[in-house]
Amino acid sequence: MSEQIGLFGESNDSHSDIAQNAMKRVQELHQLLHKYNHQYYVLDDPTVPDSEYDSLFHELKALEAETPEFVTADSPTQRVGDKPLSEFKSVTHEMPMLSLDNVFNEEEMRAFDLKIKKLLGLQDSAKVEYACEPKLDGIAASLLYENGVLVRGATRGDGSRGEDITMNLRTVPSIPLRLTGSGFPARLEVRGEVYMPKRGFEKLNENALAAGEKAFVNPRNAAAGSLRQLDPKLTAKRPLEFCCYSVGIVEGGSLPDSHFEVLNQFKEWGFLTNAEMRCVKGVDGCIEYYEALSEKRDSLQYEIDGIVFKVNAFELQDRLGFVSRAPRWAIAHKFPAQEKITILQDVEFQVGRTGAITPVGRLDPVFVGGVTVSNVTLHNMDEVHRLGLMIGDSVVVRRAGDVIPQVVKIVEDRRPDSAKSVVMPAVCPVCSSDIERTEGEAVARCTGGLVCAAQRKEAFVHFASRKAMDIDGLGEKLINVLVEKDMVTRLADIFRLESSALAALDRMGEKSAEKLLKSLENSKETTFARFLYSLGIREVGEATAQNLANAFGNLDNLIAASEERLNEVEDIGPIVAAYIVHFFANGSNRDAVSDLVAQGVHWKDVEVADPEDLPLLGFTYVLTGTLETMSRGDGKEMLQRLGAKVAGSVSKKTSCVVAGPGAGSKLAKAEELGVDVIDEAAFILFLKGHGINLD
Ligand code: D41
Repeated sequence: MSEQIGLFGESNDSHSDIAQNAMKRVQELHQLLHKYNHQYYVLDDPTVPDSEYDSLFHELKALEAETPEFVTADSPTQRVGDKPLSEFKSVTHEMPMLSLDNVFNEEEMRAFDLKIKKLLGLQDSAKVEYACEPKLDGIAASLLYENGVLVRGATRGDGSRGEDITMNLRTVPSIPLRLTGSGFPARLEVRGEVYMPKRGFEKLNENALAAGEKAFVNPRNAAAGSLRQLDPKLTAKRPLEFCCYSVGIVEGGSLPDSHFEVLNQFKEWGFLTNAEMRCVKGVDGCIEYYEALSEKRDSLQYEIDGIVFKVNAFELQDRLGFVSRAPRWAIAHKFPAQEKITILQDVEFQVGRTGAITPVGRLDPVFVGGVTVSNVTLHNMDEVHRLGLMIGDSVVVRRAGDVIPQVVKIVEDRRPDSAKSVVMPAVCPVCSSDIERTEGEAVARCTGGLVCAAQRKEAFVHFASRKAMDIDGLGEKLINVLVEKDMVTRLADIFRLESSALAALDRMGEKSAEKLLKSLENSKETTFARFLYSLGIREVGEATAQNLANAFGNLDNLIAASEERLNEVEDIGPIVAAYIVHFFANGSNRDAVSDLVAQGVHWKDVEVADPEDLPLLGFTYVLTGTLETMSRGDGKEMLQRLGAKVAGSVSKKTSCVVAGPGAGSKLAKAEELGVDVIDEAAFILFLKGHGINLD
């Protein structure tokens, strides 16, 4: 017998004839079912009746039941896993998933194209080749294939870290579990959008309403909600599709050298690509494409919110690089926002976590941009005055993509005689404390601090939220009750809650009380960054909290830090530095912190690099223009490793500007201010001089 290596990586001659036949049939069934699945879901062109597919599928199931050793992860029977997860693991993207910049009109689109030509050193009249595709309104996802087999699927998350939703993505029929054809790299990451086509969305909602459940507001929310299910069986029931639009990791193999060709290659390997995708020459081609697709928008089977244009050649993409988190070689031309007219019935004043008092408009509900809008933030009284808004006015409400709805203007000649002016209350509508408005600030604030129930509620909601202390089961509703019943006043009171008191609350019971106490206990083990974030210091978001934790390592160092020292930390400017000092200067805030620690909240201090190893501490750099031997992101990271702060704009405080070809206004500003400027060659020498290895 010849030494033949089977699909399962074993030598066949150890199997009996029966097992060999079974294995052969299993392989045949895999191939047939993958093919029929692909024809049905990707090509939209089935060649066999459903009944035949079903009968082959059942045959495979039966064979696998008899010979479980032949069940592989990429078997068509294995799309839906059997166990729900308890949580999603987090995934760090080896290559960040970038975001997309937007333009909103032809003029901005032409400016984008001109800038590209400038950066590439081409003449204004040159015609760059662009790949055009609709911007699907779904959720970005990444699929990792190793030796052609899907090994991991993840959400984009914030671009650096997402969630591992492999089990859910496996249930999406247009995602190949195994690539077809040949020639794929050993490791390949395919990126694209998961979305719910309009028909499927409508059906899903019809069924939900019939079952007395809530409908989803739009297909994007439905897709996002479906991917967030911990039980893949639920995801499997949702009509999701995946369409690929870019590539991440490529190892052990190579791909063609343009976007368009790569996507065509992906199609060969079994993926769904967008049928409207085209290549055009020059910005005029882009604008024609935009207009043609705007016409077609309503007849498409899925929702789109704009068109994406990408410089087609990878060589040019590489030369263009990216700024902050978005590539310079791609742009989304968004469709104009949708606008509707409705009536402003009332204005109420809400008190936020920091005491900010926000006027909120109550509207006659209108359907705009895919959702029903009945509340709209008016931001602050300056905005109310700018709009000239009165209660009873007809207002134009706009909603674009996923942006929050806005009042754009009023329709003056529809103002009724009964219209009333909008008046800021003299005292806080919740706690009756004074309202203060600092000179030069648009926002009015309640001075009640944690005396104000509204601020207290928000402070607890923030404290318990997922990215802060992550207290499972302590949601907004429960917090409202706890605050209203005065069961919690100070943050640490949360940890003093007793089982009997909790169990006595409406809709709680002993079991949920015990569960909550358990998650409170679990939450006490946290990280320094999370703890800082949970305190709700003004302007200290997740990223800033992390930067503070990295820079100071522990609470004592942070509390002792001066404004000047804080100002040196990555992403922290004078305003935030002042808020932080102000927060810790307040005795009751410091008490709140020690009270939390006394209740058992703990974390591992962060190891801080020795200042001796941070020769650039206190220096601020700006990178501008194109760097040829490294990306700007790499340059930034190396500077940060040496302790420097890297800023996006040039000011008197800038220590040095690194300027590559194509540097424009930042370079001019540096020259004007007399700030040091070095080129890339000098920068490299400088980095090497500080012991940074560039190879
Ligand atoms: O259809 C889309 N939603 C879409 C999103 C698309 N067709 N192309 C995209 N290309 C990119 C880059 C250029 C960064 C590879 C994207 C996105 N990004 C994207 N989606 C969500 C964030 C970024």
